[in-house]
Amino acid sequence: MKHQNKNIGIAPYGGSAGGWGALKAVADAIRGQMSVKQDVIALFKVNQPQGFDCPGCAWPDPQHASSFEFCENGAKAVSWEATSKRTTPEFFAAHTVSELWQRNAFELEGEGRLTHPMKYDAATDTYQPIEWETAFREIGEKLRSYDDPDSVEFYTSGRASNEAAFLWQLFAREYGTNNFPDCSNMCHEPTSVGLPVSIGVGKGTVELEDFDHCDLVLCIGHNPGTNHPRMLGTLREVSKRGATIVAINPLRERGLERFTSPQSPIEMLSLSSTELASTYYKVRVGGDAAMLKGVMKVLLTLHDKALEAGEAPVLDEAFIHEHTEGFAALKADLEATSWEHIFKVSGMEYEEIQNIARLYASSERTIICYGMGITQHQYGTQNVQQIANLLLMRGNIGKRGAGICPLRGHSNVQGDRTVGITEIPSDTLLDSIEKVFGFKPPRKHGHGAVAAIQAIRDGHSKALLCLGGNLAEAISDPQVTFEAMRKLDLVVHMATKLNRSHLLLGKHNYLLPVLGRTETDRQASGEQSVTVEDSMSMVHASRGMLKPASNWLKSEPALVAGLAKATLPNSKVEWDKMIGDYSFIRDAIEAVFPAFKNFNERIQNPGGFRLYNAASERVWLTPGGKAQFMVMEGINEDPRSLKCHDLVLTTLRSHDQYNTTLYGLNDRYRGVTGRRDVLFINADEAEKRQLRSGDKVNMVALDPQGQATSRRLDNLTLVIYDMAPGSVAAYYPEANVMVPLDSHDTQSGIPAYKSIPILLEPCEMPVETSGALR
Ligand SMILES: Nc1nc2c(c(=O)[nH]1)N[C@H]1C(S)=C(S)[C@@H](COP(=O)(O)OP(=O)(O)OC[C@H]3O[C@@H](n4cnc5c(=O)[nH]c(N)nc54)[C@H](O)[C@@H]3O)O[C@H]1N2
Ligand SMILES: Nc1nc2c(c(=O)[nH]1)N[C@H]1C(S)=C(S)[C@@H](COP(=O)(O)OP(=O)(O)OC[C@H]3O[C@@H](n4cnc5c(=O)[nH]c(N)nc54)[C@H](O)[C@@H]3O)O[C@H]1N2
Ligand SMILES: [Mo]
Repeated sequence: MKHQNKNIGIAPYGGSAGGWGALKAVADAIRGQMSVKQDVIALFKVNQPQGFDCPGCAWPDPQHASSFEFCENGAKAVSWEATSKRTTPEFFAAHTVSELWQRNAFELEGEGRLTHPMKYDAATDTYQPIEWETAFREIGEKLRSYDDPDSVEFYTSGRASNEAAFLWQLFAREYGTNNFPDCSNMCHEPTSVGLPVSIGVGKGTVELEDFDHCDLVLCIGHNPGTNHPRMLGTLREVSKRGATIVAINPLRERGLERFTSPQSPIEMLSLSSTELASTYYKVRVGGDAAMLKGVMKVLLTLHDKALEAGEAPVLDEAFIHEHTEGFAALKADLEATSWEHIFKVSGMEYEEIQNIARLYASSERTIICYGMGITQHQYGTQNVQQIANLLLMRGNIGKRGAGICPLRGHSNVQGDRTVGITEIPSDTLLDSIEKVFGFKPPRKHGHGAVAAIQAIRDGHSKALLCLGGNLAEAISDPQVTFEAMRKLDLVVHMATKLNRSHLLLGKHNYLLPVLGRTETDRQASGEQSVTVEDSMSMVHASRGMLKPASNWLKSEPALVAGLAKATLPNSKVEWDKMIGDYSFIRDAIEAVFPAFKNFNERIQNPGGFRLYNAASERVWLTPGGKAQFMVMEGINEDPRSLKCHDLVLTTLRSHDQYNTTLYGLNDRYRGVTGRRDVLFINADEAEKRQLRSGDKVNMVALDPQGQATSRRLDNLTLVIYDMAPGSVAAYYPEANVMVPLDSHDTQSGIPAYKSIPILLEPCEMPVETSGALR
């Protein structure tokens, strides 16, 4: 990477999360990207009742917010979008695509906002401007020319609003396919697939207010200091109230330990901070199911002991009896799981597991939060279900101050699912679309993200249309994915900024610029709002107020409608009417999804409204009408990791990135400055291999038999880090070369980005003492 500063700093970070460091980072980001006048307006209105929803993350806003909720990474996301830099037709004319390919992600997006619709011209190897109408007509003609609608893939990024996503799925389904690869397939798909079976809804059950009532919060596999910074404010309140926070994560993450609130003048001035997680447990990468089964096993013992001693039961027997099924099978499974196996896979000791169980047993109201550390595994779906099991054992679902809290990624990834972006639509959804719009949507299930890439690779899919995102770089296995993309006949990207996916050219390529969420969206009836749904099922309006980056931008809904009209001349959908006034889109959403009753009216409410969540009410929408304890066979996260006797790699976000977008090269809380080519490892593992901080290593991925493969990442600099044994960590997306396309959860299809058995080279340690299985 040519942007590396060789005088890098790798030094432990001593401060708390948030605080002055956060403010300085924001100031730097803004100075670099925005004009002063705009930044004040923009930041002040983020997550305000009348403003736009922050594109940073899906953590909800307090209902009573009187001043804007300030967060470093939200501010970065906004300034990145509201930049004054532009990627113009002149820029494209001056740089061939081959030349741009040589640039890194930071440099590509750093050119600023896309301004004009562009089409690739092979003769000059450049993108050239094209009129919108011409682009629509040509794309429409192409799409009509394919015999099989299932040879087209419609990708959705979780940034898309409900309105854009609803029109997108309508267009694709009227065209004739359920091929909806979407960023949720790489993110919380195990939640969407696992929880409906367990508790009847594929979403979290808590509301923000529940954090005011809980006694215990378990944070498993997520890094809020970086990825959901506004959550730190909530955790700070939880901690100040005297409730307990326990973090379970292979890496010690500063954001889970201590936080200085930029909203608190006292903490800012006194340089003090609030302790967050009182206890921190380092689980081995991929060891969560083992840890969870261990905790449940201790719980059974505590329960028996309590009964013997005539004390209050530890399990909520009444709840289990009245509301659940499958407890006996779970119990049998836990009893059959050996402690030895649990220690091996979790990397944790009995006392640690027992401590978690004791805290849990003594808490009346527990919330479990989790993120990508749980989902992005070969057994991601089962991991999620083990969390649900643990909560159900003590009746912690559908109770004030308790519940399951998946931390969603993109600010509207949950909403996109709600309004129909799914490759596995239910009959109810399809019947409803048919009834409301009068066309027959296809019944055959479509492709998720991995399946879409496989279909493209195998020549079954010919066209890829991406509503946002950087699919090629975000998905696993760039070696396979990049080659596959180059076989496409038609590639259409709708984006705000240039990224690598746009440079992977098929035969016909279009790059179409869209309005960002911060910008004014004016249509026939005037300025429009869109809506989003946060991690806690709250739906609210978002209205941009900045001047659009160029006069040629289209809103995502308008762009989708333009494509649909050009592709489907006999469409049954009134596209113009809906684009003229987005409240008609919301009427249509309400007509298809009854949960959106009085949609337009309810978003007038500043905080919006909460979608009905059956599990929160202890109504179980499962086939048996009860919550279901789910048995996971074994605990072995990945058969390879047991055979290989070496290390398991997890891939992470740095503090200076938004997915594949790089804002900078620092990872402040982990003490890394100016570079990303690092590998985090714990001191013992390094010592065993006679390696020291700063040493260079090569990393080689192992196959299911534990044999070295050709997948490798060379020349990484070791960073000794306080983390679990048997585990190493590197940054995403650089480390995606290590993840084979077919390494994914069998149930949800999510790539196993966070459990990649590897070995280090040169590694002269004899296999039996390598210590990977401690
Ligand atoms: N600033 C910023 N905000 C973001 C994003 C961003 O890139 N930048 N991305 C957005 C999106 S789309 C998403 S999905 C979320 C992601 O938010 P997170 O879920 O926080 O994402 P990650 O950084 O991938 O990893 C989370 C944590 O999982 C831990 N972990 C890794 N492997 C394991 C494991 O095997 N077990 C356990 N228990 N933990 C493990 C890591 O140490 C890390 O602390 O954030 C959203 N918000
Ligand atoms: N190894 C590894 N791989 C991972 C992960 C991991 O933890 N480890 N995480 C996975 C996860 S959780 C996710 S969600 C994916 C996401 O990964 P990405 O696809 O990278 O995520 P995005 O942030 O959606 O995409 C960034 C692009 O979106 C475009 N964009 C930004 N704003 C807008 C907008 O308002 N409209 C439109 N149309 N475009 C816009 C810009 O052009 C920008 O280049 O990566 C996944 N890949
Ligand atoms: Mo995500």
